[in-house]
Formats: sequence, structure tokens, C-alpha cells
Amino acid sequence: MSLAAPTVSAISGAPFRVGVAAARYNEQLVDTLLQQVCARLRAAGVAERRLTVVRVPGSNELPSAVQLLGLKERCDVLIALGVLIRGDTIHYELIADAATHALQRVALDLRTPVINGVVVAETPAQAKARCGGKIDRGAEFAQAALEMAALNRRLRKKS
Ligand code: DLZ
Repeated sequence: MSLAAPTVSAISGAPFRVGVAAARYNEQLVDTLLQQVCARLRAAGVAERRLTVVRVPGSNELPSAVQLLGLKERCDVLIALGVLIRGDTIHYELIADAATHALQRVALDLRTPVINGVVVAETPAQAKARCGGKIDRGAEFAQAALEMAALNRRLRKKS
């Protein structure tokens, strides 16, 4: 995967309703991601009352959670946050793969953009670098969410 993040454009988040599902596995790292995401969304003007956060056990549960959130809250965009770190087996890889596909499916089924904020790392050090370290993945996920919410609003008005 590239280290070159996309350029950032200024988008007002004031009108947007955002749903976030965050895993509790690797909790400290996911909490950091969640703080980064919420900070960027608030800085863009997303109102507290329009930001719904739910917690789930692990990344495997994220697709169901964003689907339920999307059905209940009529969000402009949904964000799934988790951290998967390689263990002794390929379990993390299976979950990463399944969650990635399922998150896309939820997005297409609900016609609501879903941001894949699952950090997949080979080592704890890689995960830390991306959750509170040198790489601010949380801000990137939030920025992607703002862009997709704006796109959703703009194109939906025309359909
Ligand atoms: C079981 C498991 C393992 C081994 N590792 C992780 C992980 O690194 N990150 C994560 O978010 N979740 C992990 N899980 C839990 C699964 O995502 C899921 O919660 C369980 O398999 C129950 O469905």
C-alpha cells in the first residue's frame, strides 16, 4: 500500500450525519484512531449530535455494525475502525479479507459510502505507527468520510 496520502480539501461537515463503528480488540490503538477521526470531523464542523459511535468486539463485527447503524440513522457516511495485527495464525488475514469485502457490500447495498478504517499490520510497531504514531490514519479516514459524504449529498440530490 502507498504511503502517499491524497491531498486534503476543505469540506464543511456541518450538514453531515456520520456513523462510526469501532472495534474493541486492540482497544488502545482503536481508541486513538477513534479520537483522531472524531477530532478531524469536529474540526470540519460535524455536530456532536450528528455523530453516532458504537463499539463492537472485533473487526469481524464491523460490517454488521455499520449496516445496522446505516439502517437506523440514515447517515451520509459510515466509518468502520479496527486494528488487525498478525498473530501466530492467518486468522487476522481472513478477518481482514472478509471485513474488507463485507464493508464494500454494505456500502453498495445501503447506497451509503463506508470508509474502511481497519488498519492491518504485520507487527505491533507497524500498528502503533499508524495509530498515534507518525502516520495519522485517523485523520485520513475522517477526510475520506467528509469527501464521500459531500459526494453523496451532491449526487443524491440529482437522482
Ligand atoms: C479473534 C481476533 C484476533 C485473533 N485478532 C483480532 C485483531 O487483531 N483485531 C480485531 O479487531 N479482532 C481480532 N479478533 C476478533 C475478531 O475480529 C472477532 O471479534 C471474533 O472472531 C468474533 O467474531
